[in-house]
Amino acid sequence: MTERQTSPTVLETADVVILGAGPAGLTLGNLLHAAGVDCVVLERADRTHVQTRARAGFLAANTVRVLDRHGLAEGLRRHGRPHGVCEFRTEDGSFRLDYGALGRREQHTVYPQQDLVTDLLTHYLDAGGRIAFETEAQSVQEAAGPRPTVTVRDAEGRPGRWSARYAAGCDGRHGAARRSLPAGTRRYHRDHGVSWLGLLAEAPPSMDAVGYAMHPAGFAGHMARTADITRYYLQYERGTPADAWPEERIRAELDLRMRTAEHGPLHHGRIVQRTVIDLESDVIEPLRHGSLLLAGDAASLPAPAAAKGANLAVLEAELLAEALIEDLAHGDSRALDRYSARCLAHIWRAQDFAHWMIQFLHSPAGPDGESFFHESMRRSRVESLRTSRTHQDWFAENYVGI
Ligand code: RFL
Repeated sequence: MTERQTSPTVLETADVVILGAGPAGLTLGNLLHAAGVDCVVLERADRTHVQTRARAGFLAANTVRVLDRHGLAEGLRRHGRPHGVCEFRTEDGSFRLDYGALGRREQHTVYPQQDLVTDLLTHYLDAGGRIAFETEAQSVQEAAGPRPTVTVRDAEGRPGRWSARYAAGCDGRHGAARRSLPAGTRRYHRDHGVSWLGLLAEAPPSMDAVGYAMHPAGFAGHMARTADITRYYLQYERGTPADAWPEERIRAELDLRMRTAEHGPLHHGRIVQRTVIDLESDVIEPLRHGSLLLAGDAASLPAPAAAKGANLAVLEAELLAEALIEDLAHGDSRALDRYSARCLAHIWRAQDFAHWMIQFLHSPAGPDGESFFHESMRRSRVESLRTSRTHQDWFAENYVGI
């Protein structure tokens, strides 16, 4: 084990200080460290928490290519499973899309995010990378100048400071990097007005497809995670606490909305995680403010309806690593100057598709004319996806693509 303890109580230095040990920060840390760049990762949580936080599971083909390119895909190559089919269940019947054979003919790899994070962390530490757990970044100061300072607090509340050439904000949507952006930074935010109850169940997958069910009672989703774990989603009234529904109610809602009477039973299993997810999107623009650069959820949050967040995080981390290496190793800052625009092109594409998915899967409740309009549009979209090969190719390209 080469994990080093760093004390935040004194001024420490690194060329790149990375805030956050999620997919973005750890991919970036691995790439920079492999290129000989002096970097450190500062992580608020402890190692166990980081390695056990269950979130994403569907990795895009490009994510696998990036991780492969840098020798970081061994675990997902060994344990991840290819996935390429969706099943849609609606009031007008059901249909399946073999999306892996449509569009660019790419598949997802199903591999739990916590396993990916564990692989990235283990690789980084084994290579001698520096990380400080239980070290919360408070702010990034003097980002407009040549050496930003990251102020931190350790688990006992002791303050410290890191001086760097660059600070990489990979600390998510509520992290210190976003809080340190200058006044006037553009933040595009959209609340889609829909919430989900996200569930992890100790149950084998019940279908060989991602299941999307549109029902008058609300949306329900089924996604495989491992041979023994399934993620379910239920559309949920905004503001309802995660523990409001007893397990019997959850089972009944899943059965109703997934139409098990028609399509066969679900494996319910014991529910081991419940999270309320308000479907929101936001984007920071630009992603660079002097020597502070954002990546992953810190840069943009695509609503999880399209499973893009972890995939964007890995893509952006690679682009940022390349740009920082060009600058620090070769004195060429042109890639850093282009970093924000390059990422934003991918981000807005992902945002557009996530927005389309939200409209496709839900329709606003209520008897007014507007909801009739949205509901009719939703049904028309479903019918178009069911019958149009062109629409199916478009869906496949955007669903797996990044
Ligand atoms: P992360 O993973 O949130 O990691 C940020 C890290 O920063 C730490 N941190 C701080 N550290 C130091 N100082 C501070 N002040 C700090 N503040 C925070 C945190 O402890 C954490 O360790 O961000 P990153 O790296 O940008 O990665 C983003 C992804 O985690 C996220 O986009 C995905 O999980 C979204 N997502 C999915 N994405 C996909 O690509 N495919 C999926 O199938 C998928 N499914 C999902 C998802 C997100 C979900 N939730 C819970 C919103 C399913 C769900 C239910």
